[in-house]
Amino acid sequence: MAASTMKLTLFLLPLFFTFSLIISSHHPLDPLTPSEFKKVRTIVKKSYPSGLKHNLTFQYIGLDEPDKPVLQSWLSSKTKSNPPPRRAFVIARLHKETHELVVDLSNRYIISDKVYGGNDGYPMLTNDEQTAASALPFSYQPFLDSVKKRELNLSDVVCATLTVGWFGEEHSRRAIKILSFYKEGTANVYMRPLEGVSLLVDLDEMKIVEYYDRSRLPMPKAEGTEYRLSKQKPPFGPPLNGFVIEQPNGPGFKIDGHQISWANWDFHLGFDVRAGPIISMASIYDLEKATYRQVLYRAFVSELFVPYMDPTEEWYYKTFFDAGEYGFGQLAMPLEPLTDCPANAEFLDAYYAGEDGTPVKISNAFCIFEQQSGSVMWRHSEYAIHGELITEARPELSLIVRMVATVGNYDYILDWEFKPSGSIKIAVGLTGILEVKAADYTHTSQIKEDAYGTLLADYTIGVYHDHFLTYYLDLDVDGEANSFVKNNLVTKRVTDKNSPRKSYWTVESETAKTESDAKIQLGLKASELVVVNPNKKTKPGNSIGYRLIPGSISKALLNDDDYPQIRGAFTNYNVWVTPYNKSEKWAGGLYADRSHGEETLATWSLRNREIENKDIVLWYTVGFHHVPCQEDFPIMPTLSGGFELRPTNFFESNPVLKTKPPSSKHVNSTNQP
Ligand SMILES: *[C@@H]1O[C@H](CO)[C@@H](O)[C@H](O)[C@H]1NC(C)=O
Ligand SMILES: *[C@@H]1O[C@H](CO)[C@@H](O)[C@H](O)[C@H]1NC(C)=O
Ligand SMILES: *[C@@H]1O[C@H](CO)[C@@H](O)[C@H](O)[C@H]1NC(C)=O
Ligand SMILES: *[C@@H]1O[C@H](CO)[C@@H](O)[C@H](O)[C@H]1NC(C)=O
Ligand SMILES: [Cu+2]
Repeated sequence: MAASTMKLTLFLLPLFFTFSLIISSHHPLDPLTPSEFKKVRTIVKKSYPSGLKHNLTFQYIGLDEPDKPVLQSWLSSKTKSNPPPRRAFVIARLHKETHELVVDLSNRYIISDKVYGGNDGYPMLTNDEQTAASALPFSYQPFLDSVKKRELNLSDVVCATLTVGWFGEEHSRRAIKILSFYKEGTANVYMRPLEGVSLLVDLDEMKIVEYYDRSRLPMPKAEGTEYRLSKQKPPFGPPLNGFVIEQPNGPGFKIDGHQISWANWDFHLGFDVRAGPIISMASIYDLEKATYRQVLYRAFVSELFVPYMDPTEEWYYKTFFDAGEYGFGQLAMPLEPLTDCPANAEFLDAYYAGEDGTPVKISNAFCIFEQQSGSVMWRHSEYAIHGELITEARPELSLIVRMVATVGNYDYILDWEFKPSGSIKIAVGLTGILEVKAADYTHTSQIKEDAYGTLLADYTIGVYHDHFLTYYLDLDVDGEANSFVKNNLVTKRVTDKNSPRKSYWTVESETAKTESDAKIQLGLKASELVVVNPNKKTKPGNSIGYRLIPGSISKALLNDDDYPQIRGAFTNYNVWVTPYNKSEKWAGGLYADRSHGEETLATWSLRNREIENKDIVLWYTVGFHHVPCQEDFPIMPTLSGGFELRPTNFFESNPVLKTKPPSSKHVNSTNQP
């Protein structure tokens, strides 16, 4: 006994040693840590003369991920000795100029520092500068006069910052609009706008440069706008039954740093101040091949375009790029156990750098949980065999990674769901509060002209708008070199006189050669869209692939020559495919704020590069046209959308055929009448 224990110890020691080495070092895709943010700050500040340091603002600090080949070769090397150097990409503002810096954190130096010379737009706004801007009106006399004129209490006025878009004008400064709202009698401030009052703040100077007070529309009432439970009066809604989630064996997933493994899945969960969650290197274990196989190299929300449909003076500019202007990660909210996520969820924190470069923590930014949805993974009842009924069924179980970003009035619930069958379901839930405008109506019969929205309550119009979420999906289906195939379902006429049928459909495959072959407006043709690995085939000879199953179809409805649509031209198609290029990440451009649409997915694709049997990136846009309705008032029940990436001839057969149903106890109801 003693001898064998000793042998074991000897054997385990070196193993343990290497293991702890890997743990203590980063995964090359790990987001920057608080100490790394501090390092970036120190290195960058040191390189500028002391007088200039005060004006330097950090608009973005994120991981500059290693080049794909470098990372791949490090991961496939057995020794794991020299991880690629840790680098940060920094966008800073100094003296009204935008600087792009690459900082080497391992060797503590600035690899490059260049001034962005283009005129496309400006970097993401920081929370800090928006907070500073929204404080300005409170010491600005014309604004105080407007509040007084309306007989409102200044202490009940709140200000919010709104990006201004671009409408063909020459501009040379970063600016933001400020609108104000009234919180008297409600926490739902967005329902009580001081319509007609707006300010423009120069963000580099941090001062008010324009002021308007144009109308005296009635302010919508506070009554009926509250959403806090403590403010509600009976009668209350239908009682909801409580549940106990029991996982007698604990959670079925493992979190090691940012690496998550569950069932047959393994992936890395990163975080970026702009994109929010980043899923990387998702691979799935193939039982038959006894190995993990690559599916998704990197995926995240690249942009979210939200144009409003009111062209009038007070509203026309509302054409937001929520990721590129406001930052999805920066607006990640701490998730509430038991309401935002189920009882069996585990939570992860996230960090980003504030405007001065110091780290800011978001507690519980992510939750991760196993979900038994009550759906059936697969089943069959066989009654054709005389004298017996065979039923085999497996319950569906999945793993969900969730983050919620609250962009001003709206809340976006971002879910990444992994299924043992190989599917990845990407979902977004829209909830929160509508952007409304005050109008002089209490009944639809009074509306004689276009109101650009729905009358929801007295003096309250919910303005029409869209939400387009564009996902970056760098699929590496069983390897890097992939092709994009449209399997078109084509109706054929039966020519064989012996067949009583006159028609049928068949599949005609078309491989996209260049980018223009892969720009797709969904809904026009019946086709299955598949990313395949043309270099690998299944035993029967089919191309190994992953299919995009789109959600409900929506298309951009603005005219192509309208300024917001020039900036948001990446929504002109639902699907695009580009060759992988590390610098092509942000569908609306790196500088989305006041962009001119010069550097977008739509302009990159004009090069019409070859995409066949190459490392390719699939871009998919989930769109919602939102015609507000009364149920969206005063707070909107979640509206969901999304899509699925589903293995298609990736496995030789059903990958969950031999999955055993989980051994869960049946818990008797204690709630019987
Ligand atoms: C920028 O820094 C200079 C020198 O430190 C200072 O005089 C100036 O007021 C600063 N500008 C702003 C906008 O803070
Ligand atoms: C202003 O505040 C006072 C004191 O709290 C309150 O009585 C009054 O109703 C408020 N007026 C408005 C318009 O909110
Ligand atoms: C990568 O993309 C950028 C931006 O579109 C472009 O300037 C650059 O030339 C591309 N690099 C390659 C190797 O194609
Ligand atoms: C559930 O109820 C049945 C019938 O009353 C009983 O036989 C069984 O032991 C109960 N199971 C549990 C887990 O309480
Ligand atoms: Cu909406």
